[in-house]
Amino acid sequence: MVEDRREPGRYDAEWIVVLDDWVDGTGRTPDQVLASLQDMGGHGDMGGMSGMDHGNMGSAPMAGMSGMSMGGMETMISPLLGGAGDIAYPHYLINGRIPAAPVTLIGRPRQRVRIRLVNAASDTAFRVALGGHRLTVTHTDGFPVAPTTTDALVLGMGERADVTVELGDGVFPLVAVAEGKGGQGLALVRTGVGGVPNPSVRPVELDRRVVITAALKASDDVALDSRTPDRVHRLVLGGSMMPYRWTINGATFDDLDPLLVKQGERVRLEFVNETTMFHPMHVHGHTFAVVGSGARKDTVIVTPKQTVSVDFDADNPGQWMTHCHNIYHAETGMMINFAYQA
Ligand SMILES: [Cu+2]
Repeated sequence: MVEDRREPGRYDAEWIVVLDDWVDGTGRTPDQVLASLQDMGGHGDMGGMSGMDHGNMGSAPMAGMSGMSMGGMETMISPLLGGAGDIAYPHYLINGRIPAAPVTLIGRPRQRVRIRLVNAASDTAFRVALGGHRLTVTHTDGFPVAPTTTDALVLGMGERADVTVELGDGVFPLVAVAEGKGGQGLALVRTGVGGVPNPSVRPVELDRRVVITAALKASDDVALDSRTPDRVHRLVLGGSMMPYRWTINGATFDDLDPLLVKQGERVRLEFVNETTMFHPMHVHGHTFAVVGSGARKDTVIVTPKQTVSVDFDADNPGQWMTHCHNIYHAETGMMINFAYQA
């Protein structure tokens, strides 16, 4: 384990909790799922719906795939995120296990545990809560924030958060609901005797205070100093389900010129979401500060019809990707290179 020497020992144990949506092993691969999305949009069999914006089309899940539905956006709406994904998965996992056969995390009553949450999913944001407990968020994407106590938090694809929790006595469900989709992942936290919760258990904490990590305040020692941007790049996020195609500034990756920056510049990216679904936007090679909260991150949720601006210092020369962390969106075009000029 790598320990940060500045990190005070405020917890007794650490658990890594990986959230995922899962299709492999159900008779289909992610590539086949993508092909189905593209196929749906390619045949024009929805009569006149081609090119309509995401979320403006019919609500019936299509595709006729066993155990999976796609494109039923109006059945995949989150009050927090808007359009929450393109695919209703057959399984949502915590540490590789389905809710009927969950991982058990063993602790002791009153122990302070750090839980490192990672959303490794392709198309699913998760709302996470631990039944009977409140969580204190201490870091997002590896950077400290002003500690914030909450009942639940939402992580988009690619986002990470560290939370600390003081454990109660018994058996508790750690639940990750697929935001806007209905299914969930489950792990058990056991510190004593108690019955095992039902796989579909819904802790009340899920519907109390819910934090989105972009709103967290950076802790003072990692705050980006205040500076006027030397360069602003505006990235308008667009796309459609039919054809299945996701864009930045109206074009897909192959047709986009790199965004230029110069070493030493303070760069601002403005993510302008013109679609009806959320996009977790990810920047490689740099850690940005979310304008407003100051949270230091590399992946930020941009909800529908919202603009999120992020600032970073161009201090890592090279060629770097910026993309939506919905992997189906990235794969079909919502990705751009940024490049250092000489
Ligand atoms: Cu996206």
